[in-house]
Amino acid sequence: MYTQGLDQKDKHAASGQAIAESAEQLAAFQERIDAEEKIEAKDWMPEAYRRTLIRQISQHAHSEIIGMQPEGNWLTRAPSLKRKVILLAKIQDEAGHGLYLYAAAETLGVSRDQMVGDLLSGKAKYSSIFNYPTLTWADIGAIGWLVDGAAIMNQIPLCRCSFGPYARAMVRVCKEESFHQRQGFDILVTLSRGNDAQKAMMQDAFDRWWWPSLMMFGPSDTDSKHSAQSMAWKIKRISNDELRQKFVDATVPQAEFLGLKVPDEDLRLNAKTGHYEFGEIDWQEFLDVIAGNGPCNKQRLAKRQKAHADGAWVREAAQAYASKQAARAAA
Ligand code: BYC
Repeated sequence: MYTQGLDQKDKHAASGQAIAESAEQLAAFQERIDAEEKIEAKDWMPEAYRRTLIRQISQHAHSEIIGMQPEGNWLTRAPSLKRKVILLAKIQDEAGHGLYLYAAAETLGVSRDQMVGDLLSGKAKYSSIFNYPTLTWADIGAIGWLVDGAAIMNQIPLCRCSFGPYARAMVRVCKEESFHQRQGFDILVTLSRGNDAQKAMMQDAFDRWWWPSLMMFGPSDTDSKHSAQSMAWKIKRISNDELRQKFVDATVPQAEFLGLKVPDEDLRLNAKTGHYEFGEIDWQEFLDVIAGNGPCNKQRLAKRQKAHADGAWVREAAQAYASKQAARAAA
């Protein structure tokens, strides 16, 4: 556990020990939130606020890291040098997002080792979406368009999150996600102008990624156990269902532009509200995937564990170098 630089109270909080929080402290904290002040790492905060942020930011970081795998699967098979370079740059961005997010979570007193350990042991969650396979090149287009598109929808409000380090990290992440979304859409625009087999490949990818993309926003508002408190603390600004609706409203016209049929017989535009109504999400599938039983959960975790083990020598070399530099500075 990283506790250097934290005062005694923070050390207790970081170690999970109960600390007394007075009604006055809690009220003053909520006043700061209501006044739209940013909370910074060294400010007083309720222990539950700290824990909620560590949970959400670390899950977000893990999603970026695990999320490199489905696309990495296509790096060696990208259809041209140009597509390969673009995809490589996108995947490297995702690694960068993971690193900013781990750093933002570390400011709350949790160590990188602890977070990575929780991911590798299977204890920590990461986004459900990355447990689906990438079967064809069209899946790479679908991920950029739908998955990064859903991520932007969720992350733009996080730029106004009450916790400063998370909000600031999100600004750059969102700019990069916007490029990712465009690269995915561009792949699909190209396929939409292709032959019948390419169009069919694109429709097949869309059929498989549509519903899991809607699940990315989390359970419905009535089943979302953290939403009420996270909204009161202005960690979340817009509810899971509202964001999902915004995503559907923005994406259906893009699907039409691409000549795709949305795989939902219940989808229709409500002329009165101006919103698309859509069918019931298979919540059992969502629960199965987040419980570790999706199509690729085991494969994703095994690959991450192997990558971590294979990287041990890099960590050891960096440690040895840092020790040598410290010894030189002390001499
Ligand atoms: N998958 O009370 P709720 C990317 C969990 S990566 C798995 O609504 P909350 C990209 C939730 O954690 C972008 N688990 O929770 C990278 C909670 O479980 P615990 C990823 C999910 O936190 C590479 C429980 O269900 N984006 O763009 O208020 C390549 C109850 O849910 C999911 C983020 O991580 C899910 N889909 O709201 C390409 C965004 N949904 O913790 C692209 C940051 C819910 O109690 N996170 N759960 O065990 C958030 O905004 C929020 O955490 C959520 C959930 C909206 C996801």
